[in-house]
Amino acid sequence: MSTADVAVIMGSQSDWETMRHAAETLEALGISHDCRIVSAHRTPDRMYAFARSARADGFKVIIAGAGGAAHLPGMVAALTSLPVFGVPVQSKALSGLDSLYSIVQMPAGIPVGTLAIGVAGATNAALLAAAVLALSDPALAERLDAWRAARTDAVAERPV
Ligand code: RP5
Repeated sequence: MSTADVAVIMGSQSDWETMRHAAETLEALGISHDCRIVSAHRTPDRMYAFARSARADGFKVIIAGAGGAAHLPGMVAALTSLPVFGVPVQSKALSGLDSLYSIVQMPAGIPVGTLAIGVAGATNAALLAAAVLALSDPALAERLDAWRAARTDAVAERPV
């Protein structure tokens, strides 16, 4: 049993440099999360066990990042009905287009909410997770509004 609302999973240690932005955004919003390396092709048994028990373990949203032949978000989505947000990690060979295409084109019936390639996607996955959780958490909704207002306030009227 986990005490975290959001699972942040990734296919490799090398994905952490991207996925830590999801974790940091969740942290900034005061959302409990648990970060794990779960590879669809290197640790398939770990992936299966994680996804099958994710709901019973108390997770409400899963953020899954992977690069290259990025089957992790789709495979996890096939194994749980929790919302899954996929983050295409920027790959060296194809700059993340391979990751994006691997994640975004799920056949009808098994959804993965696919974000932008890289850091923007990881950050926005956390914000989407926050928006989902805020539907039933008024205090979090206020924190999310404040987070967004701070970004608005940070935009100068004119360039310097
Ligand atoms: C994928 O292969 C991972 O998600 C990672 O983005 C990519 C490369 O993994 P490493 O070779 O760096 O472990 O499974």
